[in-house]
Amino acid sequence: MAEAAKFFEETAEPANFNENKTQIERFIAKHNEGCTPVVLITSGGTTVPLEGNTVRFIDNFSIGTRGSASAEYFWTRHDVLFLHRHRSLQPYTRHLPQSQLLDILEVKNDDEGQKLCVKNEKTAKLLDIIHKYQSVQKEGRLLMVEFTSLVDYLHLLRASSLIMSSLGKNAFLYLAAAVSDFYIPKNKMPQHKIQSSNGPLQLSLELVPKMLEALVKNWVSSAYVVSFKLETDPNLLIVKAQQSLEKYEHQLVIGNILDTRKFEVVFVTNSETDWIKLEENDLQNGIEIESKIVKSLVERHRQFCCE
Ligand code: 9Z3
Repeated sequence: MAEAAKFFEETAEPANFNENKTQIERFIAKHNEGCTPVVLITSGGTTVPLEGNTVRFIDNFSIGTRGSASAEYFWTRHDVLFLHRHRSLQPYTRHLPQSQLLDILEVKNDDEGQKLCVKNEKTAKLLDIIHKYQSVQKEGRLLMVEFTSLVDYLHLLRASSLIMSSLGKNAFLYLAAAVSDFYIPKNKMPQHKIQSSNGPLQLSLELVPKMLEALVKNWVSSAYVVSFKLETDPNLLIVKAQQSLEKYEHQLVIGNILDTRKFEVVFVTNSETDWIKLEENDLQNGIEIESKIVKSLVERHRQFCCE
């Protein structure tokens, strides 16, 4: 945990940090008197810059499907603080991929001239999305905060967790972001663009301190905490998830394999190993695995609050 504290001392807070913190404080303050639980969803990947004035960075595959889809299902009971990677998928707008935007519109001519309309076959879906999005916004049930780099993400995660600790057991953390395990500390990073004229590049990356321990024990100790464990080797998945649970002593680890993450996940707790899978008919009906994950979690969090 001393390593975590050192990391925050040695890294700079992101741009707009104080504005974001104020917004999060206001959002959480609204919930302090009520009994609506709040879920902090982290979503998308983190970058690891190679230069101070960053031209190049290391990134990962995550586009935030898990986090953005999950947010939509959490609104049955929870309000949502959505901490997401800049330009990654967001709840509701994820259904409108940019590449298809112009295909759902058409130009119609009437007495008043040309009008831009949504194609008939797309109207019902779009109306549904807009109604849901507007109601969530109008009722103040969503706050979105962006990050890009690993350092930005960790500063925002710590600030959000500390603020959410006032909610006690009503705080739920759903840590779905794909967070880098490695980084280059500022004092070991060149300030300016690395020059190819200097020859082949060798990188040395250091381990990011494990923040989950500080999060569970110090930042938001009464919360319900769910972390994700991602592997590519199925033989490692459950063992690694169990090790994480033993080490950090939080409530639940959801294990997933890169290739099958959209179809099956495994819930690992102290007492169970429970697979959640999409069946053939789920797939045919367009059911998303996040609907099943979140349904189970909402119930688990409800029970946790009653204990
Ligand atoms: C996950 O495992 C998420 O389910 C995915 C979602 C990142 C796979 P997409 O954004 O993908 O829907 O494409 N998130 C956690 C990954 C992670 O970084 N976990 C760390 C680890 O496995 C520990 S917290 O060691």
